[in-house]
Amino acid sequence: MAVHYRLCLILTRSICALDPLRTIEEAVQGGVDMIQVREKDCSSADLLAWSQKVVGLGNKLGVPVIINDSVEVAIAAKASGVHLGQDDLNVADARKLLGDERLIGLSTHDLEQLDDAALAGADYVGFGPIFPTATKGNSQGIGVEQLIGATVMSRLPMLAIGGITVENAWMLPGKAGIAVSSAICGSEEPGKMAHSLCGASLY
Ligand code: TZP
Ligand code: MG
Repeated sequence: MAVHYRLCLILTRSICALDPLRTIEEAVQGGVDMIQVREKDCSSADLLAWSQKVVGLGNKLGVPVIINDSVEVAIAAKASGVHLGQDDLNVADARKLLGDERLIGLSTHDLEQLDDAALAGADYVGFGPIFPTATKGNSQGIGVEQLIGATVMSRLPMLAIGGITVENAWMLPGKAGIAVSSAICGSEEPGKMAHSLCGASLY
């Protein structure tokens, strides 16, 4: 199922300037239309309990909540789907567990992975990191030109990701939505930040 989202908030509690649930609420008011729960350093039990809270809030606000990495937690928390990396469970196996109703997003980093994502049956792809980002271990950016090439050939809805800020969002091609973590999590005004990001990108 092709699903287009404009602005995905990748939420990590430890980098939130405000209470994380308040960050979500304000960010959604500002234009965020998808939440991804991304917690790299917590137990499965903590991840499940936190994901259930976020799913409850997402239901109230009318936005889908996607769980990073864990298909099991996505199912147990009744989330809208899962976001997988290239080294996580493959899309076909995740689909068997999740069924057709839930979303599967896949991180991609080049054109070959992008093509494979469509064949594997992902619902949307993340593409990046576009700009350098400390959030992903100081990854180097692959650049806007790569992204433009990717949007031309992509058969799936795309979210550009990595180091995106209000200062550089204007450089992104209009066909891609955007996914951000630190720009919104780190803001004391997440609603205004989300609104500015929507205004700066052409999606
Ligand atoms: N995958 C590629 S870049 C990235 C992830 C999870 C981090 C995005 O975070 P930020 O803070 O918006 O650069
Ligand atoms: Mg992963």
